[in-house]
Amino acid sequence: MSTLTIATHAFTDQKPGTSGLRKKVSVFQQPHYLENFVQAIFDSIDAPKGATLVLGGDGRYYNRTAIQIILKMAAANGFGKVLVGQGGILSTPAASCVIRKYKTFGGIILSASHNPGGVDGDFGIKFNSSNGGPATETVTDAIFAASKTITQYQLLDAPDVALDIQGVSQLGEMTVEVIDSVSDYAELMESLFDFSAIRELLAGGFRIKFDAMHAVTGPYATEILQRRLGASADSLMNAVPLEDFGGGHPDPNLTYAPDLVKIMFADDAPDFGAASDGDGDRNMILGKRFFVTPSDSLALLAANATLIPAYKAGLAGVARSMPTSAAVDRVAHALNIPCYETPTGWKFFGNLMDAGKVTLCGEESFGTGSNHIREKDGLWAVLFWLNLIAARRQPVAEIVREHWAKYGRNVYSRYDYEALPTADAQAVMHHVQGNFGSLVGATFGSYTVQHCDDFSYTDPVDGSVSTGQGIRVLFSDGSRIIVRLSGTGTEGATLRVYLEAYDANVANHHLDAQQALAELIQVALQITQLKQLTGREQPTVIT
Ligand code: VG1
Ligand code: CO
Repeated sequence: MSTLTIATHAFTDQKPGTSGLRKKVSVFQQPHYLENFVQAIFDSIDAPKGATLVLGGDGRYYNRTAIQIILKMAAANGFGKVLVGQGGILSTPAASCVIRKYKTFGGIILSASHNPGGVDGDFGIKFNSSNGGPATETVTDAIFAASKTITQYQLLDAPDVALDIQGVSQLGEMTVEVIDSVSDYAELMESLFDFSAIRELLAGGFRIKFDAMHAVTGPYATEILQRRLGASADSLMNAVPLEDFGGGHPDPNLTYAPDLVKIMFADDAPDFGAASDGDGDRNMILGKRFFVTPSDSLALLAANATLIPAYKAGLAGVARSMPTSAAVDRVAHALNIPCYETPTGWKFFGNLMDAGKVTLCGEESFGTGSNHIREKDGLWAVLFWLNLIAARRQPVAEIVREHWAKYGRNVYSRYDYEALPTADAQAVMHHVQGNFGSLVGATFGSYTVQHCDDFSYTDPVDGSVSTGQGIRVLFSDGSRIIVRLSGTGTEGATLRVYLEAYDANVANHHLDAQQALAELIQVALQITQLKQLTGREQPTVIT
């Protein structure tokens, strides 16, 4: 087997977004496109010769092709060993778990997460460092820089590796070990939660429904919820992963998981419902005819953490992304622990966890996790909820309402305007930024603006600064409007408007979020001039 050095030309559009490089499959299928990016990773990370890498993805279309290419490139670039998930499958949290458990140099995860898959869908790739977390901005900036000057890449001229049977084989001088995709992760979950309490809860007639959305969590949920915890066969739906996710949009929210939502809002609804996304790092939690917002879920997990074996000793601190509601801040305050506010994207939590400053983290975008790995973790959140229900023996809705009664309710909603012309989305951002001066002190109905800025973050661990992380309009009563551009889309621009109003009055806590936020939504439309500048009457998705 010989190493080929292949001449290439640079692409200008390989800038990693919020979570890696995401493009249409057809973009990745261009000659050299994937290879260039992989070589740019290898040229930027300074791996010692013989280093071990983890490799796997969410199983979407092009996953297998990409894995073969990356294996041959890793062999040609001097890696000593690659641990690959069987069939090329590793959920994002499982990849993070494997990187940490086997103390590898890092890993490459193939996923476009919640974006649709299939021939006409999206594909994605990202590098995770030895802590198991997404590469920091310093590293992703270096990868982008390398991608712009690349002239050649290395590839071993070798036959494809068999991915479907566990075991060890050689690719030139490099060892390829095909590992069980699920067992390391399942074992980690079992070490964190009280499985016997959950098993007892399920055996006692507590009914659950988990929707894997034909994405990567199918095999993980089957092993953990069914085999290890004894959930009935009808507890899982869409548990067989498909390359195109069955044509669906594997984003666990009220819009894109309609089948589960229908079941959970029916008269005979199960007691607990949940769904995860394409790569298994997101979660949606539902009770019987009740939706738990991700921001509330984070706050609740923090407030109840000591009921869980892994967090019995309490939390070092918590962190949330800037657009995530301040519900968890109130819990942190009550617990007298620090609460950090970071830019959007899990990569900003890594340093805080590595430094022991935080135990739990979360984002409003259906992402929650802890320092057990360095990615957000969908099934972990599901197990956390089941464990806390097993301990408290109360329905989901009652647990949430009690939380609101104690801490007040941070009523929350996000409006997404997808696939806008980039110029229109930018016009909205510029419009608000241009008005910062006149907004401060202005009153809109019952809301008075106290502060506006473009959020920037200084990492307290390494001092790195990230600017331009989203517009904040903060009101004197603690309510907020946030406007930012998505960094994960592949078509035009997606504008996200985040709305949050605080209400301590229990008499209002039964209100639907859209009802409770009606006035703030109008204020947001007025301040952003969104309808006028984009011509969009309605958001594409409301969560
Ligand atoms: C979105 C979410 C963000 C999340 C990111 C990756 O990013 O808003 O909170 O970290 O997706 O999640 P953006 O830039 O589109 O708003 V995943 O499950 O796609 O890896
Ligand atoms: Co995801």
